[in-house]
Amino acid sequence: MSEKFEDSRLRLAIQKKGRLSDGCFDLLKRCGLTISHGRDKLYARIEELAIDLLLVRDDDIPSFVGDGASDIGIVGQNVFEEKRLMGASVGKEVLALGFSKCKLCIALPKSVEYQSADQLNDMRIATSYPEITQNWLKGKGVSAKTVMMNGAVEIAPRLSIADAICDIVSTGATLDAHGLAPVETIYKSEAILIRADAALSPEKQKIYDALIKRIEAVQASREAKYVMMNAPRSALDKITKYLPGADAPTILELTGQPDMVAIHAVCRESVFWDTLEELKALGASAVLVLDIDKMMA
Ligand code: PRT
Ligand code: ZN
Repeated sequence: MSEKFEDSRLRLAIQKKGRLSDGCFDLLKRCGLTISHGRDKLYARIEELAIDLLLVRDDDIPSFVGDGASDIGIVGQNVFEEKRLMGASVGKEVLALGFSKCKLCIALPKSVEYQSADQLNDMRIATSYPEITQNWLKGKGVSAKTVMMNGAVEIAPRLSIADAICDIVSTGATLDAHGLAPVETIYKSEAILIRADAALSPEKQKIYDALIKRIEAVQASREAKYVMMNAPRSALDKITKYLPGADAPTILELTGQPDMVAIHAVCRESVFWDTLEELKALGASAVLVLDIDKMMA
């Protein structure tokens, strides 16, 4: 496989198939990057920037980056943190990417009434994340045994392998279906971009900088909205203060309506319904909120 890679091309390791891969492919697409090979191969090429993709299991990504087999990678913070606490060489976190969000929770059978972490003393906790779990327990002054399981952690209490579990929770449906309830959130995770500790060659650094710029532009545009409205000139100050994360809105005259203006603004924070209702209450009309596809400072 190695002979297919060129040293001058930046290597990016991403999950081949799973809960991170759709987010990764979507991010690359939004960055204007197209992938030359099908997803079934171990590696693929990006056309627009000199980047080779390594399509691997998520668990291998931190060590690939740490050992320099890949220059950068996208992985869940949970996996990165677990490997880091294990003492593995994992590179460093560069950017949080805002997808594949989940929580690592301690869960107990629903029948157990939970009051505080002291109750976990001497329990056996089944988990795929013993390091993060023990780290949290230590911080709480709790002494409990972790039982390592690579999957199907939620069945451990019913099999009497453990008294509690510590597992990834997204909607909570899996816990619920197994008669378990989350009692503590010990870690919050999302997909992150990681890079090797060692400096990149100047050639690769240029490609890396271009990629980061594109990712940041995509992220900036994700929450940002272009907001347009008509408003009474007298309410201008109040309205511009109310626009979330907007700097220097554009104010336009409205022909034949001297008391009214049109306001156009880029709002960098989420625009919620209550914001629109508030704007309306301040006299705004014809309020339009548009998605922004790309945004570069
Ligand atoms: O094959 P490979 O090793 O690459 O993948 P994997 O099976 O190890 O991982 P995968 O694809 O399941 O998850 C990859 C990453 O996605 C995780 O490391 C997390 O960072 C993130 N992620 C986000 C999740 C979830 N959401 C998630 N819901 N990872 C796992 N789950 C599982 C969880 O383990 C539990 O079984 O989904 C179940 C709970 O979901 P809910 O919605 O019922 O709460
Ligand atoms: Zn995995």
